[in-house]
Amino acid sequence: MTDPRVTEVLNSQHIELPSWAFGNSGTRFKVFAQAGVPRDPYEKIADAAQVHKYTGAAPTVALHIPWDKVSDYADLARHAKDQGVAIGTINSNVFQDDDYMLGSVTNPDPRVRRKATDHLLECVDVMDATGSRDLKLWFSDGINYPGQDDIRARQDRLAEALAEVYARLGDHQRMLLEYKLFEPAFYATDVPDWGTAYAHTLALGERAVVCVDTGHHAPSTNIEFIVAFLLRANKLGAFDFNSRFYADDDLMVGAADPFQLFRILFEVLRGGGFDRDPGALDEIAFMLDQCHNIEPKIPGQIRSVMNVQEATAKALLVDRDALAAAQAEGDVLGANAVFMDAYNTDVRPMLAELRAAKGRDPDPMAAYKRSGYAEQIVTDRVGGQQAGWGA
Ligand code: PSV
Ligand code: MN
Ligand code: MN
Repeated sequence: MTDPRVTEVLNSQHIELPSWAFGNSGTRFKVFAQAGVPRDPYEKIADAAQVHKYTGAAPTVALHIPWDKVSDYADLARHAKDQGVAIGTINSNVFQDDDYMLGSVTNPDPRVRRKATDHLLECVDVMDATGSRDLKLWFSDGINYPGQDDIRARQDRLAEALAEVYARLGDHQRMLLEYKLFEPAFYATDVPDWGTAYAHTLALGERAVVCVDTGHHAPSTNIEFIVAFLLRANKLGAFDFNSRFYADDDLMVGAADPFQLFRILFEVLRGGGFDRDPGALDEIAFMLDQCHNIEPKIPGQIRSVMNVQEATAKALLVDRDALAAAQAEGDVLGANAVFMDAYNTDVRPMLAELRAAKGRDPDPMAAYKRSGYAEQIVTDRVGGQQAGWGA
């Protein structure tokens, strides 16, 4: 008999989908176009709604501005509602204009900094129209060569821009500051790690929090330690889930190292991260930040949601009393065994049962495949420009 607390957390877990997962994507070498991909933000939301339909766990979709630019965001929000989902986080884009070659908010040229900050402010306008709580900031800013620019001055410029945007947020809105070790800057990135993001968000105020993108760390980094630290400091706001084998590749979460995902989610549990109210300012947003370059996109998202659910279920199965007792006794192997017992449990039957209890198909991948939606969009979506990464 499953512990009711396990059921409750799994039934209420929300995983946000990125609109850009549904468009064509690729590497700098080649974007492989797939038939039937969305031609506009409305169709991306329709595809995201399919993921929610079969998993019941993905009720929001993150937008990326201007990739998802529309003339009427309130209308887009209504469309999402009609499809059974809602618009979530607004992601800014200050990395795709020629102006940003030497940086956006840290650029030495005040004109470019102004342009970048204005874009971030415009993203808050979009949030007002869509009712979004979170603004996610990722900066590609950095330098490629020693001496190229003043590392410290760039921190000053960053702090100035962040403060201006933070001041523009409503009381119910948050800023998520994401860090990334490297790429596209190859010598020094302006927000390279959690410590930098933490320090900036601390200076800004309590509605500025850190977004941990699981793909943005050096190999062997202990991400669960970062999660534990940030949660303890009330500064963990969100995850961008994905997998990487080498550098950041936005592969499906849980694909490279499901054990790491389990360890991360155990720290979320340990830190009370599953106890927050949906929509509250202290909620941890579980988002996917992925691109499906060679696999079909909707099934790729369904699989990813299921991977997060499976890792969460395993984290919830850790016998915390037994773990605490073993830890208190200094029983190293006993404590580790409690952990591994949970990780080694096959939780798939339990999750299938929970889906069935909610009237859903126990096998979301098979149910989507049977639905014929994939064939339908190939037939329907002809002509028109495909939207998304590399479009
Ligand atoms: C670039 O690395 C990136 O993948 C960041 O993780 C952002 O969250 C995402 O793009 C969308 O801007
Ligand atoms: Mn990310
Ligand atoms: Mn990334």
